[in-house]
Amino acid sequence: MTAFRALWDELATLGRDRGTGGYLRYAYSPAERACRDWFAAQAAARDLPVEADGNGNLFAWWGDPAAGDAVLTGSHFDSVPHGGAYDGPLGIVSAFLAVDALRARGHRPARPVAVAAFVEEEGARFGVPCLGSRLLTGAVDADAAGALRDADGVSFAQAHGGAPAGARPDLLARFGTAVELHVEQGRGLAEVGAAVGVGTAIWPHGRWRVTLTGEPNHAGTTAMADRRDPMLTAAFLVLAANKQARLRAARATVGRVQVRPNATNAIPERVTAWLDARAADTATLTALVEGLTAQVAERAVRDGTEVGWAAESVTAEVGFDPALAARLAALLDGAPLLPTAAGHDAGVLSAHLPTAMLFVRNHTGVSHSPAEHADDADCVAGVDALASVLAGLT
Ligand code: HGY
Ligand code: MN
Ligand code: MN
Ligand code: MN
Repeated sequence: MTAFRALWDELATLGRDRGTGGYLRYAYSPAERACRDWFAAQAAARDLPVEADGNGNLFAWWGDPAAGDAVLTGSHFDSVPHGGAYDGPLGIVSAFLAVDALRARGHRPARPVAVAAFVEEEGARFGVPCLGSRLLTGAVDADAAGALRDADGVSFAQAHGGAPAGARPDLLARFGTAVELHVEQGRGLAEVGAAVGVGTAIWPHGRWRVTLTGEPNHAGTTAMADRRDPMLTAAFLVLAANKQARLRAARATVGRVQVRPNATNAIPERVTAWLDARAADTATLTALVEGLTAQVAERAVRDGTEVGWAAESVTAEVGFDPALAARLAALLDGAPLLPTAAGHDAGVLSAHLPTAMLFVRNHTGVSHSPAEHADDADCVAGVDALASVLAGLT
């Protein structure tokens, strides 16, 4: 059994639904806390002191945490509901194994390395993606995080067991470079036949909360012409978003739909839905959302409903440090360069320090699903690549 498979099998059972194989690791849920305990045990087994930043992020230090110019490498444990095994955890397992490999070679890093686990990267519990790294960098402040509630009304502070600490410039200042290894969420590497690739950019993307309000009424006694049904406008939103995205070679998804009251025989009063929209460039993304907003407003007039839009966590295009990406590609004997349409903590960090991503081949490209998979051989190639990169950077 490879060192990868042994470590992977330990972590992969945490938060997995035995029936479906899907993962449910909401930030601070028992399953994600079990992953944190696993992280602490792995760090302790390697004599790596663990630092918590007061926002839920963890850092296991190889070297002097106070030395500065450290290399941060890691990812996240949390998942979307019914998510896959690799999205997030692969970056953390690979980071521990890359440190093991460098130690086994007798590598003595000239600067510290920190294995990181960021909290609430998916935003699946509190709605804001990369919440942990956004808090660390100050992109989201403590008050905003403190106001967040999950679907059951539980606050971030209640879940975390303490109010968010807000930005930590003192901690961020101790890092000089960041490298996040992540399973590829797409088939780019499968198409070029490479096990590992280097990230060039993250597509601009964002989430918009759409609130549709109508008139609650009886499903049987209300004539069709007399209805003001927000579900009708919501159905239009779904179809129009799909059409706009196809027309623009972009991506649009309507999810997390909340209907109130959610009854069979009652026309709802309100439908709240989230639009996840992404495009290869900011102009296309803006045009998509503006076009859709106008179309839904027009439809709402016909349906007699009101529409509210609120932009949440819009992320501008991230272009990773080209010199660093080229350096990594060279360290990896010309590994292919590729963009991603998925958001990552690395995208948040890249606004503050030279940041790179490594991607590991996923033959189906499927992600945010139990079908997400990377072959062991490719995961081992990813660990080797991360070790080579860390050796080159330290
Ligand atoms: O949603 C995303 O883009 C990422 O997987 N968090
Ligand atoms: Mn991820
Ligand atoms: Mn994800
Ligand atoms: Mn990520």
